[in-house]
Amino acid sequence: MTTANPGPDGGEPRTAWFTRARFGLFIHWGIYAAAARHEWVKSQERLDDARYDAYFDHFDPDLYDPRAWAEEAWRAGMRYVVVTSKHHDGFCLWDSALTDYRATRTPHGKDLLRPLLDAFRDRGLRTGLYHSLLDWHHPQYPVDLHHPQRDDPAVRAQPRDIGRYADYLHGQVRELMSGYGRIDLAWFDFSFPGQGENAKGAAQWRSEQLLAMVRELQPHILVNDRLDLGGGDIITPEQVQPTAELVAGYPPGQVWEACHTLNGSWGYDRDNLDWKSADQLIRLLVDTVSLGGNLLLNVGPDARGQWEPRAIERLRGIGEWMRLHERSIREAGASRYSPPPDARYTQAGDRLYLHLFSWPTRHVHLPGLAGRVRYAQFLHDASEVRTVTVDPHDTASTALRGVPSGALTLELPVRRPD
Ligand code: FUL
Repeated sequence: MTTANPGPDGGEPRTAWFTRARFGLFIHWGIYAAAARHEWVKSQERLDDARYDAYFDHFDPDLYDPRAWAEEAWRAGMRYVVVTSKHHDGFCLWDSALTDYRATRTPHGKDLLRPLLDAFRDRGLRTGLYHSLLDWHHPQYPVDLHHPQRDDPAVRAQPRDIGRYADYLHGQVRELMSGYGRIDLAWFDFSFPGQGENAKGAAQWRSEQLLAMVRELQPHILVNDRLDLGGGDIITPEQVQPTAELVAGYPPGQVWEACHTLNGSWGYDRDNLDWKSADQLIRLLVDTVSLGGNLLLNVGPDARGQWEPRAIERLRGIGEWMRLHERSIREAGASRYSPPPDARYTQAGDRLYLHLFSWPTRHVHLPGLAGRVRYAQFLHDASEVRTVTVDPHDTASTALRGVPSGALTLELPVRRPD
């Protein structure tokens, strides 16, 4: 797959909207929200279909309000959404004609995907679909190392034909790509070649054919890197923040997106206490953009269709910060300058944004910037930050001795203003 994609008119790259947006919302939602202990619960606890069906039979998100979700996402500063049309358990959020294992057959009885896409589009966000290649419900999907029934000899002995499952997968992707309006991003998950007899790669999913169909039905679409075709429009490091060294190893111009949870679980996880703070999440966003990437941050709604207060609180915290500092994130990217310790740069055109992760006492020295900065100000209130350039040859001045030569020194208030 190519990475530097010119747009259909030969103008901006197809990825331009994506890198401009910088910040998106991931939503993991399905019947696993009723179990409320991780979206992999069926596999982790080796639940059989009869046991897992209880979640299907009781799934009725009566408080579902996708317009409220879209509003929260917008206020947090997110400009695109990626929602799970189907996760590994096989449950379908949309009204698929190819299975009964779908939202419209639960007690809720309604398509959950269409209103979500409508609501987010109306609020001005781009839309993407996460679609799992794995399927622990489909009778032809092989009993591999992730499958919930991997320890059941009778189930393992059943003949299964992955080719027939691939037909189903392609049919469902066709439904999604042709019946749900403009989809901006296809987020497939995941291929696992090289895992011995359980390996599944491009050949099993018929990835090339799948990709060709997606591109034909949605010519402008961006597709991630999990189809085992090498590369992708977007590389998707997951739950591990890339380092500058890692990013430097990506092909030139490669677009990438780090995805992170709020608390270690993608699906709603009621008893989880491992929550990142809004402050940590803001740093994650800044760090990502300073490395030239996007951040896709996840919310796992519960089985009534609510976002838990802890998620809302974090998103609002990020939104408060974004309200004043958005310019340093949106349309910004990596800088060629090296920041001082415990700080990050983001840059947009000739504006360099310095993000201080800890507050220095009085002065901060910016290597290589002496004589290169016309004016410095705080972003939150546009107040001037005074700069001092120290002449290392001026032996008469003792005030700032020891400042690295070529550095620009900023004079900061003793207390962090915001
Ligand atoms: C992984 C999945 O197995 C997780 O459940 C989650 O969807 C994450 C984004 O991708 O590979």
